Amino acid sequence: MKAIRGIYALCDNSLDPGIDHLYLAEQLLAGGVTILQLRMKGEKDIHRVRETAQAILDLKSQYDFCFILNDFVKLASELPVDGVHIGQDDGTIAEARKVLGKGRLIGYSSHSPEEALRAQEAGADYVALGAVFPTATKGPGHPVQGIATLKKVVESLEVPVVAIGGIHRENFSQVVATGVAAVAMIGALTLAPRIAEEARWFVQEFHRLRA
Ligand code: TZP
Ligand code: MG
Repeated sequence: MKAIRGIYALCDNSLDPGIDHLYLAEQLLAGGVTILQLRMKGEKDIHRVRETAQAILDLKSQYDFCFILNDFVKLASELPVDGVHIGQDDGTIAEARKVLGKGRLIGYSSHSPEEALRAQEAGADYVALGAVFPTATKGPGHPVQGIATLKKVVESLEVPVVAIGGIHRENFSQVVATGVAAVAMIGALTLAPRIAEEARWFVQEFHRLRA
């Protein structure tokens, strides 16, 4: 399994519901992304989530990537996904660990340094902190952390920290400079006219900035 390092692409079509999740996954992987999260927010039909996750898992015959399922902890335990990503509305990390066992990753979405630390203490394998910048994806009321807070969290946690929220080409280098393990994006990738090429730009830029 690929480590939580580099570009963490969210396979999420909420900004453009016309895009198919599997198509998104294929484009993102073709662009060299090595961490993919399937995020089907609000999907009521669990069979659709299962089928989509399974179809993405089949891409492992072509690509080496870490595959994380958002929200659906029980379904994650039934599929050979690499881990699950949860937040404050999804039950506790301890509950998820009971369902999933030790061998798989549990990622947690945090919205403050305190919450990030609590998630690490509760056993999260990586912690996302967001939104780093204002983001249309989460709406105007979503708390914004800023670069200085992100850096503080990166320095104080032992587990990998994933930056998320409002990250795009223009602010990417500032985010990478904080020392984050990975950079998560939705809009910057899924709204790009050529998704695979855009993903490739971020993958290469991450390596260049860290070289
Ligand atoms: N969690 C915090 S901000 C965010 C999530 C899921 C949305 C990220 O989307 P974008 O389009 O990259 O700002
Ligand atoms: Mg959730």
